[in-house]
Amino acid sequence: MKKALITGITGQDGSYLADLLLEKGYEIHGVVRPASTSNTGRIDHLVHDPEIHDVRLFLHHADLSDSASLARLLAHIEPDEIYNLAAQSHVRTSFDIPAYTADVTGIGAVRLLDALRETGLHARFYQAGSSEMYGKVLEIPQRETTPFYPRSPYAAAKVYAHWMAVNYREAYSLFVCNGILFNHESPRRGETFVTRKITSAVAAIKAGLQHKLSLGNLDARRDWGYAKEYVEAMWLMLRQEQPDDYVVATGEAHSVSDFVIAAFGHAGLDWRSHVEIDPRYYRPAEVDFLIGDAEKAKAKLGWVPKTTFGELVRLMVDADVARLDSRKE
Ligand code: NAP
Ligand code: F7E
Repeated sequence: MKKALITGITGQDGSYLADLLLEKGYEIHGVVRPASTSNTGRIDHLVHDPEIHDVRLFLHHADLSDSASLARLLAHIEPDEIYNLAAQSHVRTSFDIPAYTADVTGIGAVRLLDALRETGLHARFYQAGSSEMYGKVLEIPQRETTPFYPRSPYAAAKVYAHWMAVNYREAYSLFVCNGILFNHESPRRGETFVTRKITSAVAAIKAGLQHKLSLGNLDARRDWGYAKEYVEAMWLMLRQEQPDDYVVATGEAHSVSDFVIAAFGHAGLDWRSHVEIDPRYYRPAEVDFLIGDAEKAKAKLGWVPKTTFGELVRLMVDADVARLDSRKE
């Protein structure tokens, strides 16, 4: 049975990756930050399954800001694959806590890479890179060869982690892959990211629990895909003969206002009666337009996105409406 270590298992992607790897027969070891209250909501379906928890899924306390905890974990588990998904991942928040973001999102990746090097294990390593690294884009669409131009402390930290991952691959011959993933969303997306903020508000407005939704820049355009499909690309990268870097994207861009119109429309609501602009949600430096070219992932990994933008919006609205309905019962 293959063993995988997942940092960030309590996040959106970590939870979908855990589902996928369990389906594929892996033993999973998840890194959970010690916290005063439980933060395992997205993996509770696994934690509460007696055939899975402590049988094929094991949770360990560690933190990307603490090298010793990571080194101990690797030596103890001896994983075959490591997926580094943990990060302070919120772009707007990274402007408020830039040094913390650099420490966790940037240096955190190096701490894990270095723990791998020190233990001498031959584990394959996935580093969660981001389209935010392209920032003020130098080419449209963005591909693996497009130069980076980060526009936030988050993006700068990810660029550092990306190049350190390349460096550890070249300097120490480690099997390290960088995924450069464009925005991917789902009903498990954190509620402070714009898509989920919109769909959870639509559900609350429909239920009469909320009237207004305050947003920032409605003109920003993103290449939005479905998270459940994106974690498959991570796994496929570690199946290749040689380690490499891949863009994962849909190749289609939509504005935040397109998302708003589709989400309110799906619930039979008129968005103009509910959405207001609050400059508090503007960013000191914005990323206006991202669109990816995932041809390499298609050619080498056989990965293609399946869920369309319209389907993604609908499945997220439906999930939030169902969540509120189930609370009423
Ligand atoms: P997410 O939902 O924000 O999850 C982040 C995870 O990192 C959580 O499990 C969080 O734990 C954990 N974490 C934060 N700080 C940590 C620390 N100091 N030590 C250990 N764990 C820590 O993010 P996501 O959307 O799943 O994204 C997964 C990864 O892909 C992230 O690295 C993100 O930056 C990157 N990425 C995301 C996207 C996207 O569109 N979703 C696109 C490109 C790249 P808690 O639960 O305790 O907070
Ligand atoms: O913002 C605009 C905002 O926070 C998208 C992270 O997963 O994807 C994510 O980063 C756009 C921006 O995602 C609000 O200004 C308008 O232009 O949902 P977001 P993000 O910044 O693209 C990348 C790929 C990652 O790697 C990150 O980890 O929406 N926007 N009004 C708003 N954004 C938020 N959050 N809230 C608003 O009210």
